[in-house]
Amino acid sequence: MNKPSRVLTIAGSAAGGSAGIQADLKTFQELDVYGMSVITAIVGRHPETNKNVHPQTVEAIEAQFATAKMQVGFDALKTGMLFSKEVIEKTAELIAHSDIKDIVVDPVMVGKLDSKLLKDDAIEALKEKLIPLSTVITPNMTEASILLNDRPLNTVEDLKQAAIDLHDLGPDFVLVKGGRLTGPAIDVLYEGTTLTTLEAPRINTVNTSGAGCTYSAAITAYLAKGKSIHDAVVFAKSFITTAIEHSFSYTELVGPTYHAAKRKYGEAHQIIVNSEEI
Ligand code: PXL
Repeated sequence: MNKPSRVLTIAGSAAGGSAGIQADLKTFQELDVYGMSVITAIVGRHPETNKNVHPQTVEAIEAQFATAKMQVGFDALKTGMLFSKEVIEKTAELIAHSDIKDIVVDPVMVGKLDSKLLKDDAIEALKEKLIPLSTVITPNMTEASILLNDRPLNTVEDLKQAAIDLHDLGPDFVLVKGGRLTGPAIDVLYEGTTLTTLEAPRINTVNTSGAGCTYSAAITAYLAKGKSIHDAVVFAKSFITTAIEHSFSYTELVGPTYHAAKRKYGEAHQIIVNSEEI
C-alpha cells in the first residue's frame, strides 16, 4: 500500500469545530494525508467565568509531539495558534531538532470572534525564533501589518511590498493573504525573485470562521504530497475558495467553511495566477 504522507498540526483546539486543530484535521482528511495534532491551548468560552483560552502546559505539548513522532513521524508540519512566548520557543526547539521538510507557519493572532490567540510579548519570539525556520509563512493583512511594526496595508501593491519585506525575517517563501481587500480576494506569494498574485472571486458571506487555518492546512497537505510551493498555494486557494462558497452557519454566530465542498461538489474554483520576476 502507498501510505499517505504524514502531517502534524501544532495549534489550538477550537471547540466549535470550524477553526484550529479541528479545521486542520478535517482538511488533512479531505486531501488524503495522515493528520496528527499537538494541542497548545483549548479555546472555548466559559458561560460564567468568560475565560476563553485554556492553555496546555509545555510538558503536555512536548508529550504530544514525542508520541506522534515515535508512533508515526512527520513529512510536514504546520503551526497555528501558539499563544505564548514559551510555546513558540518550545515549538521552534522541536522543529530545529527535527528534519521535517516542510514547515508552514500561520502566524495566528486574532480569531474571527475576536478571541485573542497570541499574547503581545510573543510577537518578537515568533519573528526571531520560529519564522526563520519556516518554509512559508501565511499572514493575513492584519498579521502582516503587525509583523511589519504596524505598517498600514491597503492595496495589492502594499501586499507585494509586505511579502518582499517579510521575506527578510527568514522564511523561504511568504504568502500574504488579501482576504480583507475590497474587490476580489487577491493573495501575494513571494518566492525570493518571483512575485505571484492569486485571484479568486469575493464570495459574499460572513461564514469564514477558520478560513485561514483551512488554507494553511491545505498548503501543508499539498507540500507533504510533493507539490511545489507555487502549486501547493494555487491548489490550496482553490480548495478554500470552494469551501467558502459552500460555507454555512447553524446559529446566528459566524459559521464554518465547508471542508468537504470540493469532494462533495466535485469542482474546484479556478484561480487567476499571474507571476512576475523582480
Ligand atoms: O481562525 C483562527 C483560529 C485559530 N485557532 C483557534 C481558533 C481560531 C479562531 O477562533 O479558535 C484555536
